[in-house]
Amino acid sequence: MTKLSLMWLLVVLLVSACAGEAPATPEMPLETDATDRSLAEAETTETDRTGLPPVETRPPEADYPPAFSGQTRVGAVATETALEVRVLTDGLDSPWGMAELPDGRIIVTEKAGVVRVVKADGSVSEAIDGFPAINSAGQGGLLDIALAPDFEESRRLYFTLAELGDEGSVTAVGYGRWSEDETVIEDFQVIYRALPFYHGSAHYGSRLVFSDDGTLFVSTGDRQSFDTRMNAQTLDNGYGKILHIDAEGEPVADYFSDHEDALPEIYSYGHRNIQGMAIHPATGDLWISEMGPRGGDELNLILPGKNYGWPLVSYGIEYSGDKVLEGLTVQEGTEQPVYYWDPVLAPSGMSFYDHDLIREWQNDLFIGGLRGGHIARLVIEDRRVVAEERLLEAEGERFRDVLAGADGAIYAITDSGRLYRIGPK
Ligand SMILES: [Ca+2]
Repeated sequence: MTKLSLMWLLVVLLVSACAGEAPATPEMPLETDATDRSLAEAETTETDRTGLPPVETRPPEADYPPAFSGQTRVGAVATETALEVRVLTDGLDSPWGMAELPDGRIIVTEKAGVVRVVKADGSVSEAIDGFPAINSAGQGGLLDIALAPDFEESRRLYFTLAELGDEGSVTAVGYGRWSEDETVIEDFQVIYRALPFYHGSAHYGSRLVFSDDGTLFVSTGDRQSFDTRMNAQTLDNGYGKILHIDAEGEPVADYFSDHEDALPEIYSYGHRNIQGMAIHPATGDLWISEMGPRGGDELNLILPGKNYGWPLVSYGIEYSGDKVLEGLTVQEGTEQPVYYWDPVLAPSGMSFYDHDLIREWQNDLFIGGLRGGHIARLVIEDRRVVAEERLLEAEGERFRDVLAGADGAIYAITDSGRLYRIGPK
């Protein structure tokens, strides 16, 4: 027996031992039909908490073996609360990011370079602009949005965007002041650029998340081409990184001080394209969703100073069907994804649920899927995914961002211009 398989066995034994002691939760069906049970046991692994087969039934595209049990295709879970799904509006134009205002309205970015505000009754405001030149071609545009921690006094809003310059475009972070009459973003200024500029319109990232201490995490992408992707593995540039900056765009710490050329704002590296990022409400852990190549979408728990592998390590294959470089899924010095999807979900924006309204959702992670065409609900315990559910699969939408609202509902925007509200009946 190899060292690795011995390690797997240990993990399986440990996890199944823990699962055996765990008390029944509302997510675990207490009674299961005998036929269902034997089917479930045949198709799922020992770590499955739910006893149900995985939601994914299609054959994998890359089909690499996982590094540990429960890293992909965990058992299904089904929400027991009766849900009401409403389309608040279908009148948005390629919405990309959203945030909740203190009064409960939702403020949304549109790729073309404006923001709009949606009220609970579904009415949509006029376009609010005030941004610099943006490359809105391809995957570019006005991207994510976040309220400054002191928004109620400062009226300051933060954004990521694909800023357009003479040398191409770049993922940039900036802020401006939303005018009192709500018609314009005033004095917008870029405070950070994930350099270098590049002539391409893909893999910009990007999400913005404020930490409790008022500092800002920003995610980027590798800019997609074979010429740029190796930049994810070097520390002298902003591609394929999580960046940690303060509210004025300055580095918070120097996580790679032992590397001479490292940019001090780099928090983690080796990422392909990160369009989802959220902080766990109970543990404070930073989680991201990451677009992989074919069959290699990842959920990662982010720790500072770590290498998340891309493009040296991946569970996916090239769009051509070739291996990515050496076709490695494990390499010393790189972090394993907590979870991966093969075939892909194309995970975009995500949010943890932290509300009493739907108790069975407490601390669960909701991720919008573009290719998957649904919202993935993941139940996470001890930094592992233990159950997965697909929500709104019948809608046939590309879910770009997901927000857990202060009212206990889940909000989601789609590329087709819809804003959904998902709450109890
Ligand atoms: Ca990875």
